Amino acid sequence: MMTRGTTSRPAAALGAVASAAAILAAPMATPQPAAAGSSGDTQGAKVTIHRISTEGTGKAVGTITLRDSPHGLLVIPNLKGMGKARPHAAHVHENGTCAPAERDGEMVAGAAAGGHYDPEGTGAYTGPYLPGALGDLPNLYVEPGGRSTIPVLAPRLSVSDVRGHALMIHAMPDRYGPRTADDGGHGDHAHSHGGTRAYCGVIPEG
Ligand SMILES: [Cu+2]
Repeated sequence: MMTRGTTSRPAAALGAVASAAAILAAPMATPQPAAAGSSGDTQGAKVTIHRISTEGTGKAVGTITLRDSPHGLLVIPNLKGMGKARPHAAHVHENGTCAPAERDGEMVAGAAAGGHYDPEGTGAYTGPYLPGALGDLPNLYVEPGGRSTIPVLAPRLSVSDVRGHALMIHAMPDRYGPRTADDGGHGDHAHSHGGTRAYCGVIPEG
């Protein structure tokens, strides 16, 4: 008799866990409009990412899918051949091109993409969670084996904000620190913001 009372309790607890899981899973199943003031872009955008160099655009390393969520822009990488395990700076850059350009008399990979997407002209590169350039994304983590598949969230952006701009991945992590005087506008000296521009794709227009 006593066992009946005690066994029903774990069963009820399991039921509660299952329904909590169902509630948590529900918002993930259907694309939701972005909280960030857009009308929502249920299609999302798929960006083919290429290796880039001073010579131009090289071979593709995979794709990054961008999708609106109730909490902002989801950045979902599916990349391989990215070298050793480490974080890499990722930003939305102003211009929709991954081409090299000349800077101070030297060709620089990806320089035609311009600086970080910063529609309000803040000039602050403080990362995804502080006021400043909207193009500052969380670092993308390359796993051992050279794959990158872990989604990150950019809370202040939506898919419609970033269409037509470049999605840039740098060789080094972004430390979101203040720039030094010799950064030269996000060139190779801008190590606190990821250093060399290494991979890039243009985010397609709707
Ligand atoms: Cu960048």
